[in-house]
Amino acid sequence: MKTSPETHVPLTGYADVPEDQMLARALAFHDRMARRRSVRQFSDKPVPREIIEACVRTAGSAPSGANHQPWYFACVGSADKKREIREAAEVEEREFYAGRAGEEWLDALAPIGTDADKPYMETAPWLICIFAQRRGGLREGEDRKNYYIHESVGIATGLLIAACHEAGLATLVHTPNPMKFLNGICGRPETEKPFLILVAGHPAKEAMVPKHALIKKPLDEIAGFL
Ligand code: IYR
Repeated sequence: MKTSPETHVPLTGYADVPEDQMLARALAFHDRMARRRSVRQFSDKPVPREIIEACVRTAGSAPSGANHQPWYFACVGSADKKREIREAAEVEEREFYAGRAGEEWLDALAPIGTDADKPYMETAPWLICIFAQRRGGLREGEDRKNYYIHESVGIATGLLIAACHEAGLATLVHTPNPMKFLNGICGRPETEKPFLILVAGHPAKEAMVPKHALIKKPLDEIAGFL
């Protein structure tokens, strides 16, 4: 590893957390994160833009290939644009549920109870449309190849979901397929690929979650220690 005062600065920001506190913090974070649910019934209660901005800043702090940060978050709060996105998404969803998905996929979704109607895309105050950039680079105006694009944007999206949850916002990952229509609605160049839509807002008072979603695989099924 090559470092020099021209290109590197000392690492800061890591307090030396005592081990018992490390465990307590890890457990407390798990306790909060494990309460997250995908929500499909939202309240129309507004969420101030500053809260979304703070969550997107957290997403933007994610690690990425060559630090090119190959993402763009189009935060849609306008009622007209949300309606456009809902309508275009529902066109795709109707085909999906009418057969394009295939039997096995529809079978997997049955316990969740989803269908082609997506009213929450208009009810929720924010639709965060996430785009992946094939090219870009770090500095504005650059046109360099980006690397590990899906990994990077996936990690950033994970941080965004965690940040929203920590702020007290409910979210839903939504992926109409195809979703090229998002480029036009969000005014993004054709070289960007829509990654997913994160619906964010307050949950509706009467919101329900599928029992199916409460089943989490135990640690020994998802991890091994070698
Ligand atoms: N995009 C559809 C279908 C869907 C697919 C998966 I995989 C899910 O986990 C949930 C839904 C929809 O939003 O209904």
